[in-house]
Amino acid sequence: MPSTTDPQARETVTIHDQTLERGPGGELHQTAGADTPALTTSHGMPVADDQSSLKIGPRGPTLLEDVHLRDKIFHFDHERIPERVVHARGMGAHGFFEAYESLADITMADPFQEAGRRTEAFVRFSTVAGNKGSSDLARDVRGFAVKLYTRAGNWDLIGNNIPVFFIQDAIKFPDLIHAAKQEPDRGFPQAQTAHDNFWDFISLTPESLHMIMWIMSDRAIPRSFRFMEGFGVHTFRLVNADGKSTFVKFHWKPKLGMQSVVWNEALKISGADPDFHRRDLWDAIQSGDFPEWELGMQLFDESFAEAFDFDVLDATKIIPEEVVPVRRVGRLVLDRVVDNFFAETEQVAFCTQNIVPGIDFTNDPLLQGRNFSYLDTQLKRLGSPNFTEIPVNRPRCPMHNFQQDGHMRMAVNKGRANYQPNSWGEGPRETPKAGFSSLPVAETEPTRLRIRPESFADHYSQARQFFISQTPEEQIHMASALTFELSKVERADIRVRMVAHLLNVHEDLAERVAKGLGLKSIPDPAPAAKPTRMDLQASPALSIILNGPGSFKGRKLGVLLADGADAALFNALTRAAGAEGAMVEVVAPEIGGATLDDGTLVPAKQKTDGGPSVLYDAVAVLVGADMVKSLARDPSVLDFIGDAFAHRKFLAYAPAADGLLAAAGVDKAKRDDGIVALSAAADADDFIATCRKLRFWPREQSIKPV
Ligand code: HDD
Repeated sequence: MPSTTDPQARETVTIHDQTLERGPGGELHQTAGADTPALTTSHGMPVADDQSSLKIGPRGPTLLEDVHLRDKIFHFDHERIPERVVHARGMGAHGFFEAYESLADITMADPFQEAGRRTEAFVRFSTVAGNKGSSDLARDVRGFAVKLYTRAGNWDLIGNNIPVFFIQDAIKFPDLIHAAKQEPDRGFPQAQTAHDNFWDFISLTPESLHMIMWIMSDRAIPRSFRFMEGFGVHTFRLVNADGKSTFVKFHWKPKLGMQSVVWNEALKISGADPDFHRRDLWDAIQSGDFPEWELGMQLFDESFAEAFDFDVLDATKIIPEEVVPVRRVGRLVLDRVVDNFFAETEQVAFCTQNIVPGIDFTNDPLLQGRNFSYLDTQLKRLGSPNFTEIPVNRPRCPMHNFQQDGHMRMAVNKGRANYQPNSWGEGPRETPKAGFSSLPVAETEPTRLRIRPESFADHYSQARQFFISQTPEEQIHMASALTFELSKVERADIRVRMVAHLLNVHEDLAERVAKGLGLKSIPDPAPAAKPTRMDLQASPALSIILNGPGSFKGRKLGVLLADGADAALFNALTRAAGAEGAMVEVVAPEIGGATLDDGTLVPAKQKTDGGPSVLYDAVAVLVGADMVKSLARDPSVLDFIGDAFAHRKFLAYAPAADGLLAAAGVDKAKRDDGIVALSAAADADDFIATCRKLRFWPREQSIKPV
């Protein structure tokens, strides 16, 4: 051992492939070399030793004089910033938007001026209620916030994966979020709405009933961000160079189609991989399988707005796609992960008020309130009005104004004039023609009032329309979701109040939930603000199952592999999945892998107790006959198979695994058409083709909803 009083005394040690230096206390040092830069303090001073603090003697007190220690701990102490008050948990990525056609006749907005024009983009997906460290698979709305760095400034389209909202007026937002988040006295439950406060508020806020249908549907448990739609929610305006305005509702349509998980799966994914959605987006982009969405627009004019059954300023209503078709005008591609999560995903600041010439707001009272909230919240979160200078927020087009100073100012303004008009011939000037000017809109009712319009009063017609637009399986999921959530509500009167509202939506749904809750009698329907509910036609566009992928592309096959597995079957499966554009992940009893019957060692991505079948869209079980007995004693293997069956997944198995399936409860009598025996390598293609359907839904009828 080197001397204990000479800090420079070190000996060289090699640990496998790493050569380091060991100091007197056994601590390991890495010294800068030709390829690695010198470690410095934040002020740039090179650091000689980053392993020990400055002391009086080897065992003496630490000195305040240690500037490196103080610099390091000072910075660490201030690493956290306030998390977003909502949408705290999220995942961002870079990409671009590309226009399919010129929309210059409809809007001056820069991204739409010519076919093929590309605009740089940053997107952040999120959950709403949970804190930053909560699970991705919470039953919740997903945020879908898009920043387009246009040549005329940043345009932020901050939407959700659901086209309506809980409330009609921004003044109710703090109440909604207080009620949804953890209860204030106890600090739980986290990232879920299954508690008294949320349902108390909802049962006293009938305008939320349409949104409730959406969040109690499979939309609230998406398979991944890549498989969900996005919506701008509000009615916006597009304005062309002649000042003509057209109303628009924005949609994002996933190229891969829509897909969700089932609730029991969501619960288990939350335990197995709370970062499931983050990881999915990261892995897809890193592997070159870039997620894509098409931007859709529903365009309509004043006369349509006048004639439509609902108020287009009411964010609790949709315009069905069957009524105003969605015109697909371009595509959004995410092709680059962030370099640094904090610098980009955490510091990105979306603001609804960031629009560009060619786009304008409407009087939607929810949107008007948002236009204050987003700017205000960024100041709190990022600490300075100069948050616009953070690289992820900085416009890519030239930016000049006379704003100055403030915390963390980065720009070094030059010149004497910091105001205008000025006589110095310095600084930026107005651009009356190309610049943004609000559309002159004549207000029809100039009386100042604090009031909710009567045209917002129908709370149930579209809620019913959503319910009847779902397939029977999806309707079962909705009834189960409502039953689950309300079963967590302690106060019986809140449960009854909710059933009273559901009666106004759809009797069948209300009865299923009442039965699920064990209600002894059906209550009277809640008194409706607008007593006559319209029996609107079903809108097939609202169902996920009816708009599924039609391909196994972008999805994942989990192969449970053990020693002695049939190499020909394994190779055929991986080839067929690859040809379809799907991923294959091997799960084996040991992470080192499994040896096939031809002697090939296949490394595993997951060990069986770390890779449950909930992480996969479909599964295959390929094991050698000799392994069946020991695997049948492993609960994680039995769960892998049993859960795949319960979650209505397609499951393929090699004949040798027959007994293992039976041990997991999937005996011969239960093997429906979704359970495929791979008797020859040629069956692999058929199996992958079968997986194009989302799940084997007929199983829904034979086993209890999950
Ligand atoms: Fe909001 C964040 C979406 C209503 C106030 N909102 C936020 C994010 C999304 C949405 C996706 C996360 C942005 C990001 O990734 O950084 N919000 C919506 C949608 C709404 C909506 C689609 C209704 C149509 N929001 C809404 C209202 C208010 C807010 C009515 C306030 C009156 N929202 C905020 C906020 C947040 C936010 C407090 C928190 C963090 C942030 O803004 O940047 O300002």
